[in-house]
This record gives sequence, structure tokens and C-alpha cells, in this order.
Amino acid sequence: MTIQIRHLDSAQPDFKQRLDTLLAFEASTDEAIEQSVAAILHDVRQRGDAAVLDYTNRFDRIPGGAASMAAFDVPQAELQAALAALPAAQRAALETAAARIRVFHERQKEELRGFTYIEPDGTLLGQRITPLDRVGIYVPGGKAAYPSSVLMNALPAKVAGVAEIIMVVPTPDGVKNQMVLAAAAIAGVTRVITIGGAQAVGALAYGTASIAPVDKIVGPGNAYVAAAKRRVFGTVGIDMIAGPSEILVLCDGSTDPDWVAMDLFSQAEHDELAQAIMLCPDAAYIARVEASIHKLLPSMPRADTIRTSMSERGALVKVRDMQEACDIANAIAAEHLEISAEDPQQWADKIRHAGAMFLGRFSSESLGDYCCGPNHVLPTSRTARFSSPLGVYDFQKRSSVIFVSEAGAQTLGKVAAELAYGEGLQAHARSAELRLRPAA
Ligand code: HSO
Ligand code: ZN
Repeated sequence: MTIQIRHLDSAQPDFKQRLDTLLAFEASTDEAIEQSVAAILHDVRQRGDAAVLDYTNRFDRIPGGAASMAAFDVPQAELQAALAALPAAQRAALETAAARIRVFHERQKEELRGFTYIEPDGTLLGQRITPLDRVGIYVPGGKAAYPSSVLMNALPAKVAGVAEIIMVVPTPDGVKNQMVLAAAAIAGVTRVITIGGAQAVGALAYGTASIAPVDKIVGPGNAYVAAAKRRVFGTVGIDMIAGPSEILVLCDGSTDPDWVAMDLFSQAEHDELAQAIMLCPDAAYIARVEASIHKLLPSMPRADTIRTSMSERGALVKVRDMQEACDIANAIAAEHLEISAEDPQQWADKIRHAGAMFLGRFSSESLGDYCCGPNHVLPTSRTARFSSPLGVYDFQKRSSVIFVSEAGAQTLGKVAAELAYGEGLQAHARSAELRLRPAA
């Protein structure tokens, strides 16, 4: 069975409507999931460890059933052993990726310094940046158990200076993913607990006897995890609710069509709901990419996922020119944008909305997923219009710092009192006035 891939043309009168339909993605708010997550969170809040233990034994089918939460703690020695047992090439690749991710995020940290300034009367104002104390990292345990995501979530926290990083990862049937454990060792995760689902999110958010509550929970998860993260938001911070992966390739027709086809596949293979779209002004080139897609698909182990994703949510779009391609790319605000063109910089300058931009034909998105250095946790479902890649800033916060000199209190006191009386707030006004020097 081959792919029925959708063709769109920006010259079609109903193009905008067709594009909107293609992009529409309902982050599922399934009522049954919502209710069961609410019940699990309530139970974890009431019964703590006993509830987490029950759900984990049941949902993850732990052989024999664990007797206590202690069974789910993975000792540091086991993390180190997983690392030591990795094939040398795999270990070297993880370590190289980790080093590059660290370097990038250390640069990011330099951009995020605090500041102070002093006014002529001696009043000092500023902003101080401090790391979060404790964060929870959720690592999925099913089909999307990615060691690369352990690095991408944990290393920015580490670089930010977070003291305790608690990683949770479900182990269906009690089976641990050794490469995930090895990645946790490399990233310097403080504690790994083999629990997952809404019960793990609840344990991290509310705390139990065996798990101290964290300040923020990051990391992707299934619909239950996403619903749980939404519900605990406010008690703790969360990073984002990540949707299926997306790739948008903008081509001028100068790249080998096999390369472009495989780049589209690279995100389509993540998920049946992933979205892979190409924009190109050259109709003949679009036909060549389509031929490559048909030629290469049968060789892909995940052909079924790719076929579903590309048939249901993919598209090859003929545009008027590269300028129009950039305008459409801004409207799509894709998670990943590849500009596969000669002189990509001129087009990149026109892009305002994209989670990550990959410039030029050698910058395949897959390199960014693993080891370029920038984070692969990116805004999806058009949220790149208003949000950013996961980064050091997600593990830091800002505090304002205010020192008012005696002289400053005289001028500011009058301004504040005036406004406070205007708001009918006597105590505010008088608090400011008490600091005014009596008129000579
Ligand atoms: N492309 C995914 C991240 C990933 N890819 C992990 C491979 N492993 C995020 O959209
Ligand atoms: Zn990927």
C-alpha cells in the first residue's frame, strides 16, 4: 500500500481554508481520561505512597507486585552500571551529545544574567536570577522512551543550577530501558524512580512520604500524563503540553529530493499524528520529492506509522515563490523548520515563528534531535507563535530587588501616597508617608 499524499497549491481560491483544515489539531480533552486522572490525583493526594504503589503495580504490571516504594528507586550504582555496560560507540555518542547540549545551554545561561542600576539619589533597583530547587522530569516508558530526551530535559536544569533533579520513568512489565538509565547517569540526575502515569505526576506535585514535592515538572508523556500536568499546574510549574512532532521543509528545489523525503519521514515516523509538510515553488521538484517518497517508503521499518501520518496530516504545497513560502511558514509556526535552499540565510531572516530553524541542505532536523546542542523539546501545534524551546530559563526564575535610599523615599513616598489615596488604601499611603522627613 502506498501513500496518498495531499497536494495543495497556494493559487487555489480556497487554499487558506485547506491549509487551516490541515493544521487544525485538537489537543484531545477526552472526558474519560480527564475523570480517571482526577480520581488518581485525588487518591495520590489522600493516600500518598500506598496509592502510587497500587497504581504502579497494576498499570505497569510489575511482576510479583512491589511491596514498597523502595522497590522503584534505582540506585546510583545501577545507573553507573547501565552506563558502563553500554556498547562503546553508543556511550561515546551519548557523551558527545551531552557535551554539546551542555555547551549550548551554558551559552544560554550567559544571556540570562541579572542586573542592577543605581539612581542619582542612591536608590538601587535590579533583578536577581535564581534556579529552582527541585524539578521532576517525566520520561515516557512506552514506544517513545528516548534517551536523547533525558539529556534534553535534564541538562538545562543542571546548567541552571537546579540542586535536585528527580526523574520518573514507568517500566511496563518491570523492564528498564538501559540506555535511558545511562543517559540519566551522564546528565547527573539526582534520583531515578520507576513510576509513571498520572500517579507519578501526582507524587511529584504533592509529595508523598518517600518523594518530596518538586517545584516544576517537565517532559513529554501520553494523554494521561498531559492531563495530569494540566491539573497540577499551579501547585507546581510545568514546561508545556507537547503535541505530536512536526516538520516543515521549505525548498527552492536545489536539494537532493531523497534527502527531503527522508527528512519528512524522520518526523512522520514518530507518531501517526505527526505532521510533515513541504513548501516549494517548483512543481517539477515537488513531483521528484513525491517519487522519492514512494521509492523510499517500503525500506522503512516504521513504514506504517509514516504512511498514516503522511496520508492524514502531510502535504506537498506548491507556492508562488520563496517569499510566499516564508509567509506561509510564519502562519504555520512549525516546531521544526528546515530551509533547504541555496543562501538559506536570506529566507531565515524573514522567519519569525518556528521552534527551531535548520538552515541549508546539510542541516537535517535529525542532527538537531540528537546532538547539535540546541534543545529538541520545542513548541508544537503552532505555539511557536508565543513560546520557546525548553531551556535554562525554564529552570530559573527572576526576583525583583529594591533598595530605596532615604532620599529616594522622599520623592517616591509622595508619589506612592498620592496613588494610594486615589485607590482608597490608607495603610499604603501612611506607610509611605511615615518615611517622609518632616517639613523643615
Ligand atoms: N523530534 C522529537 C525529538 C526526538 N527525535 C527524540 C528523536 N528522538 C521532538 O519533536
Ligand atoms: Zn525526532
